[in-house]
Amino acid sequence: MSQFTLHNYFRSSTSVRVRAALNLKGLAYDYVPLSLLKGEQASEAHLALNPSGLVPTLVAPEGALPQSLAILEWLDETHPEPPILPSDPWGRARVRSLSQIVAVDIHPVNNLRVLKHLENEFSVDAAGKAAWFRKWANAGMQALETRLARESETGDFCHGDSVGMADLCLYAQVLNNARFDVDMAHYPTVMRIHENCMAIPALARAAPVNQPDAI
Ligand SMILES: N[C@@H](CCC(=O)N[C@@H](CS)C(=O)NCC(=O)O)C(=O)O
Repeated sequence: MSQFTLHNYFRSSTSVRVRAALNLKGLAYDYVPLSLLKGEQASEAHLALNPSGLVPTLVAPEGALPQSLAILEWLDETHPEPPILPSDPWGRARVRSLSQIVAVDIHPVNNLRVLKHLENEFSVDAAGKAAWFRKWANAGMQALETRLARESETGDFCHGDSVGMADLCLYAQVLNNARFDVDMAHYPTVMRIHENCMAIPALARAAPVNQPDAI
């Protein structure tokens, strides 16, 4: 049994972020799959750990910790090698700012529960939901592309030449975008960084296709 248990779902991009950080830092974890399709994220057992009824939830010796960005920052503070946040305040702010384009601007409005609400309450069909997803994914990707292309701190990855928190958010979102046919040809810098991420074994291993509950 590992010191960490991750309650998560193979296809969840927020889960991808955390799996990638655990892998990067060489931290073993037990994998508890919760099927979002079956609504298992909102089971009584999971709500006891995470009242939001969302994945991922990391269970550590200290307790249960929901919210992927908080998990990433806590892992970085408690297991600093290799770091996923820069050592200087400006660098950390920049990485958080890039991460939040994905985690705050894109992801929440395209979450499964939002898409289901559009369908159930407003009769939006599959094509309409995909168009909704692309609208907000493109808005965020455009901002990310513009910043990454023009800011001098960008290197092989979002911030310099080593992989960090913003890259984990970026590559997980790009994997998600593929499911909704977002045209990534408009975002060459994002795609260059995505490819660099996928070349890192710890990140490739965290991808949906490599998880035990992948269908
Ligand atoms: N802000 C949360 C969001 C978590 C989240 O929304 N996870 C999605 C999967 S990527 C989920 O559980 N969705 C289930 C639903 O929408 O019902 C985080 O970063 O951990």
